Amino acid sequence: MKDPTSNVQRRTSRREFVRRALALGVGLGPLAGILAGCEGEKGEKGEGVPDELESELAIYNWSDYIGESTIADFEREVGVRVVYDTYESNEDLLAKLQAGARGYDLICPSNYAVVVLRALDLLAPLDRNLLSNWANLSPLFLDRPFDPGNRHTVPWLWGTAGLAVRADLVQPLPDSWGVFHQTGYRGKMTQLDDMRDVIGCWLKYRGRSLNSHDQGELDEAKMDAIRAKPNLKSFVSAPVKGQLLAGDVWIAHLWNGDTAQARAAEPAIRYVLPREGSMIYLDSMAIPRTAPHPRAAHEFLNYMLRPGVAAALAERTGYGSPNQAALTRQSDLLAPPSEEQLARLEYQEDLGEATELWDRIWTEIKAG
Ligand code: N2P
Repeated sequence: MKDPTSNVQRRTSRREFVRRALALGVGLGPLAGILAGCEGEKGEKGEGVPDELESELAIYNWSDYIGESTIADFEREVGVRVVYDTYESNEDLLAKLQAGARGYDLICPSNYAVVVLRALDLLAPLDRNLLSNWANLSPLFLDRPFDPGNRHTVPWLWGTAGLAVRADLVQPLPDSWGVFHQTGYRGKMTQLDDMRDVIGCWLKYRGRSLNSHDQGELDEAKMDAIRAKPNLKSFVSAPVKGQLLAGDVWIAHLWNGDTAQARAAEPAIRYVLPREGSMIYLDSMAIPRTAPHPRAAHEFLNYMLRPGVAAALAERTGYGSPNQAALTRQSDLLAPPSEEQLARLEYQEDLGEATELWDRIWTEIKAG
């Protein structure tokens, strides 16, 4: 299988690497450390996971992305105190790490963000000897191109982006990204506050790849996004759930699991995968190289790989579990995507040098 990270390293000269890393917002200080790490001392930290369990663990995860009692149960059983912090997008996570944040033991990047983190050598290799429950994972979610051989990542949850709709207020149900161009629901619609999702959905709307590097296609996506903007209440991600429940928002560009969470409180909420297609993602847990508590991080990962714990995670969040044993145990969980669904879905890839162009377009959309 193709490894996009080695590709990044192979085709990227040292100078180009520095330029790209700076464009991504990596400061010069951390960059010096990253480059030193690239020159021989690779893995010096990750390889030495201590025998002794630390007493603390710092997790940095997406919001609304954990089982109801997972953290408290883990703390009680294992005797480790967990500090838990959340973010709303991969870009927030990358910015935080690239600004030099060093305190996190576990983070949960999406596929394309793993590629960036691996290319910058910011992740510690996993010690599989400490992950005895690994075999519970489904092969469908292992050995993906963003991390061949799963040297750095443990699959957490998968999901898709689509439309969360208040079916009691919106009839007929929309089935196209073009609904955001309709003035009839002006002020009652939102799109995700996420560069990849917004530009990506407009690329899909025109039948393009959501990983496009093409200036013309991207300009067209920008125009579509700007045309939709007067109809939107705002760009907002997971926190839109409350606005859907309150009836302030009727149609939200949202991920399937967050939609299922809202639906649990308001049964009139439906999830629609637009007919033009959409994005599918796999989020994974990873340990930053600077993690202060790598042993506790492994302990948590192995705990999460238990079928019952993984099932509770999928049940609470409404997302898909990559844990085969969890799916076998609990039949009401989201089934893995079928071939027919996969045909309409596309994984986000690292944009490489086109990242700057996308950043610029996103800034123009937000300002426009
Ligand atoms: C968290 C949803 C995260 C999904 N509420 C996007 N990777």
